[in-house]
Amino acid sequence: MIGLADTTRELATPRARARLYERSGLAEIAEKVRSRERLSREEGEAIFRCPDLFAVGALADEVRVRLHGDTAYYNRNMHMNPTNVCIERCLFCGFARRSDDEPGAFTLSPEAVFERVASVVARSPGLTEVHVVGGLHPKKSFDYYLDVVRAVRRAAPRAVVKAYTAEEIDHFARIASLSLEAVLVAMREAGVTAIPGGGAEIFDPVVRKKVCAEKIPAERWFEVHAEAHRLGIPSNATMLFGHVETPEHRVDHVLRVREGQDRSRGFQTFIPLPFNPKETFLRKLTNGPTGADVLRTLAVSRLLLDNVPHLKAYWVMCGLQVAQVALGFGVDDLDGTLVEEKIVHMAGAETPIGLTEEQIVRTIREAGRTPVERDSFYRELVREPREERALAGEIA
Ligand code: V47
Repeated sequence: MIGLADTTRELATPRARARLYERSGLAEIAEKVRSRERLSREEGEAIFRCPDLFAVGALADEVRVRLHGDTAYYNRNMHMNPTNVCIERCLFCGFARRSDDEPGAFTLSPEAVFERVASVVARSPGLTEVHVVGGLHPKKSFDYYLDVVRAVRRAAPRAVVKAYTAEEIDHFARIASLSLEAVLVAMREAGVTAIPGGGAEIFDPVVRKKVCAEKIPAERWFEVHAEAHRLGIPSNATMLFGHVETPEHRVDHVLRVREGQDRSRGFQTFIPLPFNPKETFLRKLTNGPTGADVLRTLAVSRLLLDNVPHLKAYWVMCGLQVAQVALGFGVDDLDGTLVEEKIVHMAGAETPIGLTEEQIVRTIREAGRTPVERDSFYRELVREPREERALAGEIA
């Protein structure tokens, strides 16, 4: 079988690559990428305009292979959304409800969170991460959100709790009248050891005002992450694209992440999230990005972000097929098994709500890459055959 990796190797002959980049107007940029020089804003914008998507992908793949070889990471994780009741109204969101009385609203007690996570752990004992994120509930205190984390810890003591976006952390600081440092220390004491990348959306203030006017500005989003990094808590950064923003806004967003990483050095992964408009206020304005646009945006991100080690194609939002092909466009991580996802499924996503490990492994193998199970900090997990069988319930 010829996989993406073979094509990369074939293109590894200097003449074949030189011809490809020359023909597509990428020769100078390719030279800079090869000599590890930082690309400029104008170059990022030029790559967006390049007519040859596959040349862009091949160049991003060079960087990916340099950083990670043929490895493609995945993890065994689940998402836990304690509530979708939220004081904010973001136009791209199909998940939030104004109050607990609205149809589709839910708010779980910490006990219910415990039950739900414990039932997933019973089915998937090898789970290594619980990603917790929800709405800004008008009546719940910071203590409620800490109790949710404690409940997750009790139900899944061996898993990492990756919890709460910068938006939520800023909200906690305001409702509890605490500094960011005090909020983060309390979260860490409750059991949080990593922070997800949500709430970034698009940093440009004009677009931000259009699609999520109530959200914290970019500066505050980075302040929250920098404080977490200072305390030794790593995090991720996302970008929601394919709504009302332009390619220039995307480049600007990625460059802000690059600058943020220069300052605080704690971002592990960048995750461009293709917008799904179906059940949202923006559905009449856009159909969301096409597969080609998703691949190009991932590739440009890999080329511009020279200081963030990992690039994730979150299969739930990209679609598994596009995420698979993205493994040849700069991506080295597909996220995980998930079990149950709500944010994008309530917005109308038609991807499955979870995958088995076999499905992810097969997806990676058929792209010609090498699947590696990772923990939340990108350490490779090697499971002993006996542990595997125990996890599968075959031995005690
Ligand atoms: O911030 C909301 C996005 C994000 C829609 O850190 C939507 O490992 C598409 O941040 N269509 C939350 N996207 C999810 C998130 C995330 C996901 C996976 C892994 C990690 C990580 C973080 O979801 C929100 C927003 O940008 N979102 N609505 C929608 N209709």
